[in-house]
Amino acid sequence: MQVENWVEDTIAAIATPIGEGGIGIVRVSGSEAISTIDKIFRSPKGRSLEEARNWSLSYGWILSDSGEKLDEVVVSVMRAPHSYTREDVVEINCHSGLIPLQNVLKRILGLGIRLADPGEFTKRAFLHGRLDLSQAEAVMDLIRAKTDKGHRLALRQLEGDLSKSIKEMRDELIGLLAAIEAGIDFPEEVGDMDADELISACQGIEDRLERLFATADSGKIIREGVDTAIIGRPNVGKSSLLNMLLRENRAIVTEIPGTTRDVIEEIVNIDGFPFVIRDTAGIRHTEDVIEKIGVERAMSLMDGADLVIYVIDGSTPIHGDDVELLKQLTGRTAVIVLNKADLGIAVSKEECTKLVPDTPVVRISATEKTGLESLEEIIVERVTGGLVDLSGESLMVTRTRHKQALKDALENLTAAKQTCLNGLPVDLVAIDIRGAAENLGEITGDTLQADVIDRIFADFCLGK
Ligand SMILES: Nc1nc2c(ncn2[C@@H]2O[C@H](COP(=O)(O)OP(=O)(O)OP(=O)(O)O)[C@@H](O)[C@H]2O)c(=O)[nH]1
Ligand SMILES: [Mg+2]
Repeated sequence: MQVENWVEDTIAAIATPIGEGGIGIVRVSGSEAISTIDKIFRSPKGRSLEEARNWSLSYGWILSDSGEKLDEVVVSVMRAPHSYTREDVVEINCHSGLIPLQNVLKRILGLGIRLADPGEFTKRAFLHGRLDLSQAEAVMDLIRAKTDKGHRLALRQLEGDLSKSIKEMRDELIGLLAAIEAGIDFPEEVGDMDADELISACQGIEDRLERLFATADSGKIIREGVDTAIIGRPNVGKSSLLNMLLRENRAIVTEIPGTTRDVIEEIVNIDGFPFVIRDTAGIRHTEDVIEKIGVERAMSLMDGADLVIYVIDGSTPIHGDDVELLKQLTGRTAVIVLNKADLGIAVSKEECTKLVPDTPVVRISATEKTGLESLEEIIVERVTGGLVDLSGESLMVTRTRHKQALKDALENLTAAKQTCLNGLPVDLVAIDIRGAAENLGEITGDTLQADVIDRIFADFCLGK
């Protein structure tokens, strides 16, 4: 997908978050970047940016069209191809505040430079071949990483670990295709490829793909977090539990049942894994319209969650509603929490296990903060049990898009082997192998449609 002689207009955007801060950066990229900024930049000694050394900093001022000083700045000049986008790039370090940054940006846009689309700088880096698509995606994952594990995984993807492995397998497939086609084109000289040889070559790649595919669920957890819903009857201590996991008083806790009405969402880092935890309204039959909506939301959150933490007040005998709701946990990834242990024990773990077998039960006291460690341990074990190496050290796929491409490639390889086994002509095998190679190319962006690529970059933030 690299484009030769790819000429584009010059773009600009504020590359740092808007707000008060030390430095805010306006980034400009394209063939007109240096000459345009040179028109509005004045250094104390009147030095031109066109003469500035590559990768150097110049101190001075950005001037308005009437020559007024807009901001005091330090400007860096990075000439093509040694820049983020591989185009000429100028970065203007301004005072970070809404007005200086916007004034400088407006001044630049007034000179015929276009405002960049979200992700357009990285898209140019991709189109110029500096990054492949999975590396460009890693840029976004780096920015959005919620834990160290996620950050490490994104860094490795940015370095090209995933791309390298995908490219190796794709090259092997293309090699196979070439051999098949040579046999078709020159039957006398080359001859058809041996079916057994073809099958074993496909099998070898299939095995590697399978191993990578098996990491997708773990990778997704590390990148996106575990969708967790805290569910239970009113007043059992759901919000208290959220606060305990967060180690701060985020959710309102009162002795009045029905306190939480809207869903509260927070990210908690437990043992390096991000959990997106939602505290919900207590579930009960109610005539209160607002509370009813809250209860409905809680029920639907339970359906969409990767993990349900079901909280029961363990200090009073189990309620009929709990018996009903507990049964709904069957088949889900869940943990049952018996809260208020400090007030006494009226519900046994066995009672719960009888209702939902295979679901761990933990006793805690949210007010006394006891049982937190074993709860966290069980939560992590429940979510990661059965998954492959989650240390973030081994190669992993983290995006649904990549997972789908691997799945498609695997299907094509299985079909290729079957075609061989059925003794069908090798040109039919070639169709499946070509399909698999294309599927793998989608991950690196070698074989993707332009509109799909546009959609991927549209998810980026402005200025990146
Ligand atoms: N003694 C004791 N009280 C607790 C414990 N956990 C929560 N409580 C109390 O129980 C009451 C309800 O707690 P919340 O955390 O608001 O309960 P909730 O499940 O979020 O309630 P709703 O939002 O109304 O559904 C408050 O008065 C808490 O202080 C506990 O472990 N021990
Ligand atoms: Mg609550």
